[in-house]
Amino acid sequence: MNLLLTGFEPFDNSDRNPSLEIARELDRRRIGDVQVTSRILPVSMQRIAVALDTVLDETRPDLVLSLGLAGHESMIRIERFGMNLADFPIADNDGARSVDQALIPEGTVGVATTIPNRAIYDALLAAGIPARLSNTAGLYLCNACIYLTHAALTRRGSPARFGFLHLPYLPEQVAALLAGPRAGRLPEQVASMSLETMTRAVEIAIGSCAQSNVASARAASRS
Ligand code: PCA
Repeated sequence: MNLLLTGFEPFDNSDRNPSLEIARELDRRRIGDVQVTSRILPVSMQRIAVALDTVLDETRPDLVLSLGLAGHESMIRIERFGMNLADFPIADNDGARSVDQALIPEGTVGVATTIPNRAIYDALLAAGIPARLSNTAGLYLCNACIYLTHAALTRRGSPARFGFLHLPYLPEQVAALLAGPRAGRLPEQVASMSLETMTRAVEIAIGSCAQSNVASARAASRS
């Protein structure tokens, strides 16, 4: 089973993004029956759709798991939906800020992610990693990634399941924020999670995705 794991480049004046670091760490790793291939996506409205098309054509995955940073999040956040809307709270890495813009003008309002979100949630909690199911991925590039991945898979007639995990800041990112010029504008409490714990969470999520893919393949071959 081939799994495409995507992370995002750093954005918003940070020089790190845990999603990029985890994707790189797990690239070419075999996790059970799953062969992981990682790619990094641009934090760019103009470039993300082409980047997704390219990585899907290069890797032809059976499963797609995408990762992104959700600063100020305290847990692993399992995204259930992507909306057909870009309404950016901040500019992207090209300096562009989409406002009330449909990702695909004639597209449906929203799409649901298809990896086993509940099983991932249960597995993370069982491993002692805090997680939550989320009904909105925001309206920035991570949401665009979900919506556009669905569209790109559909265009290819690919049955690959896809999903998205949002990650908290790394502890070092919070320390850098506290040491930086924006410290005074931070909330009193800002959560973070170690790279090690988040990497473990992604490995667990990959294991859950693989299990459910195998189970549905078995069910299909019985019917
Ligand atoms: N997080 C942003 C985009 C890139 C990333 O890692 C988001 O939550 O939309």
